[in-house]
Amino acid sequence: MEKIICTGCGITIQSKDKMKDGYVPSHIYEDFKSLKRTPLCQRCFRIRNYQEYVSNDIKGDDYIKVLSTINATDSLIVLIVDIFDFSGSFLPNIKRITGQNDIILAANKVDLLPQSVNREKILNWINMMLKEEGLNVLDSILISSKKNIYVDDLLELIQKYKNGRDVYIVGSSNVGKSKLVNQILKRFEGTDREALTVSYAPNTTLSFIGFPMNDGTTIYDTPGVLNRHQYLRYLTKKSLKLVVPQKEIKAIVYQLECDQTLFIGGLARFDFLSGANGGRNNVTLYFSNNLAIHRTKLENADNLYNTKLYTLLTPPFSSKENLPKFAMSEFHIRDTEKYDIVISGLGFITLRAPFHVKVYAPVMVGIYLRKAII
Ligand SMILES: Nc1nc2c(ncn2[C@@H]2O[C@H](COP(=O)(O)OP(=O)(O)OP(=O)(O)O)[C@@H](O)[C@H]2O)c(=O)[nH]1
Ligand SMILES: [Mg+2]
Repeated sequence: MEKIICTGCGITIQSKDKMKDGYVPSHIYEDFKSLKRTPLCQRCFRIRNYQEYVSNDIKGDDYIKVLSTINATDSLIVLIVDIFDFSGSFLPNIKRITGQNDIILAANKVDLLPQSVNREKILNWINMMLKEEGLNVLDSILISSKKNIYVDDLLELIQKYKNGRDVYIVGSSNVGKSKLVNQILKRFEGTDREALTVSYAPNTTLSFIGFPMNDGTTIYDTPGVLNRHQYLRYLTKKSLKLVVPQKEIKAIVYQLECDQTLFIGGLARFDFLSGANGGRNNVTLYFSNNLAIHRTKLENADNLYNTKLYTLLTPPFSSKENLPKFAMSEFHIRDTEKYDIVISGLGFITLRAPFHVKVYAPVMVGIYLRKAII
């Protein structure tokens, strides 16, 4: 019998096992067979109609094998990263997946950054990070799939480089691949239809889903790998809602004395040891505006963390969230430039050198210094 594929997530539709992916009740299955309706599996139906957070077993690592079949194709790869979580969303096995194929890098979710950011500076930072990762790309671009920003420019790049090849949209789970493919399809179809299921739970797309383009080639949405570096892997829905900004971030300025500490929820700690002005120093925080920031004296910081994590310092809300222990990065900068200290997946802190600070974040999280982008 011919396989019926869910048009939301790519899984094969079945009516035998409620607990397994692709399930639909048998009467709906019969309908699908006669193709009276566009097939959607029950999970996609629930996500779309009830905005449910339906997280299935995390199978992130399994997808590397599936995705690696792309390296045997002759295609153009659009690699998506989350600009807010560069290290977390950067696929560590990317070369195994892409092989010798050409790559365009699209850094998504740029709508979350304050509008005053300097795009050139972010792109320079991305290119530096790519060099560090040893990855050559044809071009890189900042986009927002959700807000439809620079999606046309990305399409132009795709047209420029594709040379009659199929296009694969790849990247970690939750970076916005399906949202992007939906935006592209809307342009081709001239409709408002959200073809693919989009959700903030991990592993929404379960298989390759191809759509024919008007030039005889195919564009594929693919399942996302869930990295060990992504908060998504550890935090519950409640915490994620606070950590992941839902809209443009607004800056919050603190005037810090030497030996003061800021806690970003219970997710990161920033020790300000000394700065340019001896006394008060402006430090600007760019984090989800739903996260509570707590200021304390450095000498009280350990005690506060040990006694108030999960109660005052939240998220995380309990040890069940299983977040890895803090690791510390120290920055002692002596020039007079303005810098961002990026805590990947969480946000960044801007301050002018000279300064001496220590930053603590879960060990899997990337902490980077870059020239300020604002
Ligand atoms: N702010 C913002 N959110 C976005 C953007 N693009 C996608 N999202 C959100 O990110 C989440 C994941 O989007 P998806 O398109 O499902 O991500 P995916 O990469 O297909 O995820 P998997 O199928 O799990 O691999 C959803 O909550 C989207 O609404 C964007 O440009 N800006
Ligand atoms: Mg998807």
